[in-house]
Amino acid sequence: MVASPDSRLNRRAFTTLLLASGLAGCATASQTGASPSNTLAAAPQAVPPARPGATATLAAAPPQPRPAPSPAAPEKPGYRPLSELPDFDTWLEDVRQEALGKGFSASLVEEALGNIQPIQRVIELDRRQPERTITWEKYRSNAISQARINRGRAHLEENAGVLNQIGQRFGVQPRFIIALWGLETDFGRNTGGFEIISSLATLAWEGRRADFFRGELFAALRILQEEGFSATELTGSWAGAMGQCQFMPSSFHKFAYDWNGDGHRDIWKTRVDVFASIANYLGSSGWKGDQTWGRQVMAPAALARTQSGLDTRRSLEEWQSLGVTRETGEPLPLAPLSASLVTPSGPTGPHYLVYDNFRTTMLWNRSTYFALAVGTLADAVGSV
Ligand SMILES: [Ca+2]
Repeated sequence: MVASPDSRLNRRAFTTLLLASGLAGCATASQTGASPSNTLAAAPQAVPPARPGATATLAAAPPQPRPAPSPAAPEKPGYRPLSELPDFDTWLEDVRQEALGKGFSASLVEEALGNIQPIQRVIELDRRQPERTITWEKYRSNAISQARINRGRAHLEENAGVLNQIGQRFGVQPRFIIALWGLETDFGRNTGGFEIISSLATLAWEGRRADFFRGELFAALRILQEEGFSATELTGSWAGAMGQCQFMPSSFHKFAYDWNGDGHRDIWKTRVDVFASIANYLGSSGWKGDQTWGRQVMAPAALARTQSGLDTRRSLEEWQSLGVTRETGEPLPLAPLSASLVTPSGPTGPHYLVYDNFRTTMLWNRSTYFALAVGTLADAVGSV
């Protein structure tokens, strides 16, 4: 839902109230669209993640609703105390001047940045401590419910024609498009209700990664300029991930796709644009449309103890010679694939062999859990 005026505070009272409230949560925010982590690793990537949460690690929380943090919870280290932040109005004026200097029109700058205020809930979510590590089994059961599988199957069937066309165009099997759509926003049902311009401005003002979010803020202004959306139409998660596929603004510019040809890359309300944008991301990132992602297997615990991890790659034939079988105990398919053994719950299992497309999924979201969930949900949804 869109952050209501009530969730925004008078600027002058903002810091004082925030401190006095102990970072008490906004009662209205639904966080399914929020990224599971707001911490980007330092390693450079050839392909930008769809969102900051793309760098989540095994310890990251899953992309589903979570309870509000305790008001008493300590903040993550590395943040400037709110009382030491620059005055928001002064900071915003500097951003406006930079935007004008970059060539954005005065009317666009006024519309987008003329009257925004920091969002308390965004600061609270940004500064909360990471949650406890969740097990893969718990993550999987949350992310891949039978209801979600059923909805995915229905969407795959209902949109089969256009999904096949999009899949052919970008070299991505439709079941993976559906799985990413389902995991990111529950098939478009929960895209986050924050106004992106205000969220990004808040994070660029107060956050630990101010430069990154300032860049994303200007990328969002470019979306307004180039696509003709109004500032209030750009909605998404508290951390800036937008629309039904949760693209950050920089990813939008690289991968959003106007499939229906109406002149707008509409990842908010045009389903075929969402499908094509997801497929374009994967296809542009090295997806191999003639391969799958991997499979659950059985492996000796002793092998898993020493050979698991994405750094170790072997042919399926080699893995088989080391004692790895299909989940059923049958021999592995002897396709010419390079595979790694992934053990999200440790060496005793469950075990997965993952292929190149799994690595591509991790460019979208650098979380092993997420990538395993994409593959598992895709296989549960369909075989096409
Ligand atoms: Ca369109």
